[in-house]
Amino acid sequence: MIRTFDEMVAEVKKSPTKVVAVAYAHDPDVLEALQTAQREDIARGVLVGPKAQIEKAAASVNVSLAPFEIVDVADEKEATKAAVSLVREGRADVLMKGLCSTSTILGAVLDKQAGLRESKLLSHVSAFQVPAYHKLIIVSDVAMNIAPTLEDKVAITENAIAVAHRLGIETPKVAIIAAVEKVNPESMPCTADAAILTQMGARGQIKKAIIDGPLAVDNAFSKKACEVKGIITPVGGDADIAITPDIEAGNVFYKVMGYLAMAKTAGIIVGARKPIVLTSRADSDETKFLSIVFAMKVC
Ligand code: COD
Repeated sequence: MIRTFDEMVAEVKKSPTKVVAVAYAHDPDVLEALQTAQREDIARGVLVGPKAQIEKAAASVNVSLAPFEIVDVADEKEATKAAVSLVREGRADVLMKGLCSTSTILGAVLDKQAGLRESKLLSHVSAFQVPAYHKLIIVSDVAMNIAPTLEDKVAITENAIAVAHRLGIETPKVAIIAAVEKVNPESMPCTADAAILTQMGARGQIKKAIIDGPLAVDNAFSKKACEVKGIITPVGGDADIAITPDIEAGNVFYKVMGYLAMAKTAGIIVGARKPIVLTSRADSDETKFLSIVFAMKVC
């Protein structure tokens, strides 16, 4: 079982090098992250975008373009479509967002004819490493599904469980997050969804995981908090996965972990034909590199 990003990097290095297609690639941070991935023998990059601007961006951060393939496409939408096609045709294993907007890349990925959709819901899965916790924390969905229905939450949970399995966590413990532990369908409907997801786990409708909720964040990650509150839970204090009630809660969690808890962070979209690295422009090089590694591990 992978407990840290160092272990994840070590595992990925044992596998054959994979190809990342970058959409609208003239992003200095992305180029730096890819250079690190290339040096570590983790990934090979195909850079799709305006060649002159890719060269300028690379020069600005001292990245040599010699090991990269460049596909010269000037327009943002066309470059994004071309990067998606590389993945669709099996010429790349992972898609990565460069300087194109989130809506451009998600639109191209969701395109029914030319995109990367399969029958499943696509969802964003992040992973965090903090000194305060004894293993990686997987959280979903902090960036794609805005206000998931119960049905969406089932798919989000299943996608996150599949990611945990890829990290070697045989039976992940899943906390369905809310603000409280008591089911309160009228005032806090997400607590009712949490209770249903828990029951679906108990009855084997959602498989290969132990699910419990509603749990507040303190109970999900602290045994002491569970003891103090008298909560008997097979997940509390040892959660591998936290499912947030909506994008607002998830995104706040993501940003607090990165900016205030100084977590090491990675984020990808899963549920498509191949994983998609979708970091935000403000994310660090390290986050971009670890997100590439995370994508490699799950693909
Ligand atoms: N998985 C699979 N198919 C999907 C998904 C999904 N998660 N979301 C939409 N679709 C399909 C729908 O079934 C439909 O066929 C088509 O895509 C269009 O659906 P819409 O009209 O609901 O989709 P959009 O284009 O309005 O929105 C989809 C987005 C993913 C762009 C939207 O949900 C979004 O903006 N999410 C938040 C992205 C964001 O801002 N993240 C940044 C936070 S840092």
